[in-house]
Formats: sequence, C-alpha cells, structure tokens
Amino acid sequence: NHKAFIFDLDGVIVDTAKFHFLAWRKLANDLGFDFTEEQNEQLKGVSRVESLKKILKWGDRQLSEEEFNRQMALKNENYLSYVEEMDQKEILPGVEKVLNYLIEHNIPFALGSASKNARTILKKIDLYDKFDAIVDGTDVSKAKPDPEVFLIAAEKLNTEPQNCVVFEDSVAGVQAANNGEMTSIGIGNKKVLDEADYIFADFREIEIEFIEKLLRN
Ligand code: B16
Ligand code: MG
Repeated sequence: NHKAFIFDLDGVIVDTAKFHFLAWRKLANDLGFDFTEEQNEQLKGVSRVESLKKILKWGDRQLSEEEFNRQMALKNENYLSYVEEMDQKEILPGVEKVLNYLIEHNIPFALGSASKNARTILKKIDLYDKFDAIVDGTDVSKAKPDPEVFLIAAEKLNTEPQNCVVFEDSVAGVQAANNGEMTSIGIGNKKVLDEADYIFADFREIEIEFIEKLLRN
C-alpha cells in the first residue's frame, strides 16, 4: 500500500477551462442568451451533457434531443479548434516541477478527468506517456462529485483511496475526492474551493517540501 497522486486535467495541468468557457458561451450566445464567469464555475469538472443541461436552464431554453446533441457536437468542435493550437507551453507554471519530482522518486500518478478529450490534450502537451494511468470521461458512468473517476484511478495505481492525493480546480472535483476519502488539494480560489483539505492559487505555490509532507502522512 503506497501513496499515489491523481491530477485533474482542465484547470489543473492546463487552462483549458478558458476554452470550455469560450465555446459554451458561444453556444449560449448563438441561442440568444449569455452567462457569467461566476456561473461558469458550476461547469468546471462537470460532464459535457450535464454542462449543456445547466446552461439551457440558465437561458430558460429547451431543445429536442436531436438539437441537444447537435449543439453539443458543435460546442466540442469549437472547443477542439482551441485544443488544436495547444503545445507544451500550455502546461501551467509549477506543474512540471511536481510531476518531475514524482517521476524521479518513483511515485505513481494518474490522470482523473471528466473530459472525453483528455487523451488528445495530453498528447498535444506531450505528457501522455508520463502518467501511470489515465482515467477520463470515456471510462466513467458517474460524474464528479461522484468519486468514481478517482476510485478507478486508485485501483489502476494499485493502492487504496485513503493513500491518494487529488489535485482539483473544481468544486465538484474536490467533493469527488472527499467523497472517495482521498486527500483533496484545491487549485484556485480559496473562497470557491473551501471544502478542500489544502488550497493553493496555483502550482507555483506548491513547494516540494509540501509534497514530501504529504508522502509522510
Ligand atoms: P469534454 P476536468 C472537465 O475536465 C471540465 O472541467 C469540464 O468543464 C468539461 O465540461 C468536462 O471536462 C467534459 O469535457 O467536453 O472535453 O468531454 O476538469 O475533469 O479535467
Ligand atoms: Mg478541472
């Protein structure tokens, strides 16, 4: 039984949250309404289907199943046009320092993302081969805050949930880690992520001493 680390993707390793926001906002605007950056917080870590349901509710709009699926596909196409432009420079500051430490010390780590585009993105930023396991939106049936995505990751890393440390930028993701009895580390706004065991604005604030402390716990 060993310690292991699990990383969310969007908002933790890369700032694709900004691309999701742009693409969802375009969809809303095309349907004749808008939503705020504050509302967008509620979309973070949430699956594609659930995100569109929430947005339509905000705009008080209903779509046929066919139109719903068409809009979702359009949004993804638009989102992928941003992803297409990504490269290693998109890896958020401080992330590689932590990943390199884990690699050097043979500490296993996994990706635990709600995104169905996670593998594409990891390849674009050249991190695909670094992870010991990848669990994404194509592997799960229950969305965050359900802990399923992280529990599968723990299993793939051959360890117990209690030994796992999860890095998350979303409220739903922090709750998922807590629901899975894992240590939760919020990356982002202290006020938004107050349910996390530890909170940092970004990875530059995370010292290697902190990682070592987690490993001793
Ligand atoms: P996709 P994460 C999540 O990724 C995003 O935070 C969320 O905004 C997005 O709707 C969801 O992935 C699904 O993404 O449309 O690419 O399948 O933060 O869990 O890595
Ligand atoms: Mg995220």
